[in-house]
Amino acid sequence: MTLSTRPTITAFERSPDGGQGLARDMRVRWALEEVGEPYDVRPVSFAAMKAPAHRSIQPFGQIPTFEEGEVALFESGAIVLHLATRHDGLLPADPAARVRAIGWMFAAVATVEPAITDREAAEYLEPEAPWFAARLRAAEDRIGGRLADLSRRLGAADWLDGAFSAGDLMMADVLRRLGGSALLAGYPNLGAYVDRAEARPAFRRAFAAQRAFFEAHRAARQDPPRPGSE
Ligand code: GTB
Repeated sequence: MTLSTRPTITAFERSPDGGQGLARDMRVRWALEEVGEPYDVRPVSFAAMKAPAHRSIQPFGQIPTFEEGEVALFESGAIVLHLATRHDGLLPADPAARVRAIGWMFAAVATVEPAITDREAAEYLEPEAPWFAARLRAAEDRIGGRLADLSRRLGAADWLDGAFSAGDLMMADVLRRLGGSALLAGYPNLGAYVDRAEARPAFRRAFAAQRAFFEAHRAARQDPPRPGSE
């Protein structure tokens, strides 16, 4: 028997996003496509995600994970960074530009994404709370602030810092989470940035793959998603 040498990632067995590619395996699939690395996907149910075997790789019982040989990783940003450092194409060769691109990856997950997931958490967890309207307004103000700053910085450029990098991959994927929301519509250059990212052949291949995976597992039995599953 020949053992697969391809990396294996995990994804929701049946994503609650209905195949829109909004879960965080999407950015890992996209990075794998950008660097031309074939990969396998292991579907995990909500129950399996919380079981010890999965938690030995992902302590918080979430997807995605990445396994290849001796390497077992969690955190989508760390996985994308791992791929970007091992392959050409996602980080500039110039050392100063390289660390700036890594800085944008961190900005995506540490500065922009929390504002977006905070609003989603309020919508899942507190819709009946008497303070919900104020909480939502505060969350949307915070997102608006981040988008305004990002929009100002991007200006008329195609990408955040020169050529497309892992920083753009992470940032565009984070912004995708806003979908058709009016929040993004207020910043046409950011909307065009996401469109440009989604037009990349690697993104299209990754998106098609996650959609095919979703369709293939549509009928699979699984536990319902927990409210507030990031
Ligand atoms: N910081 C971690 C990373 O970047 O890898 C966060 C991982 C994470 O939040 N994983 C989510 C998860 O496993 C899936 S992506 N949640 C299950 C749980 O916590 O029990 C978040 C997500 C979930 C659903 C949708 N959706 O339905 O649209 C979109 C995004």
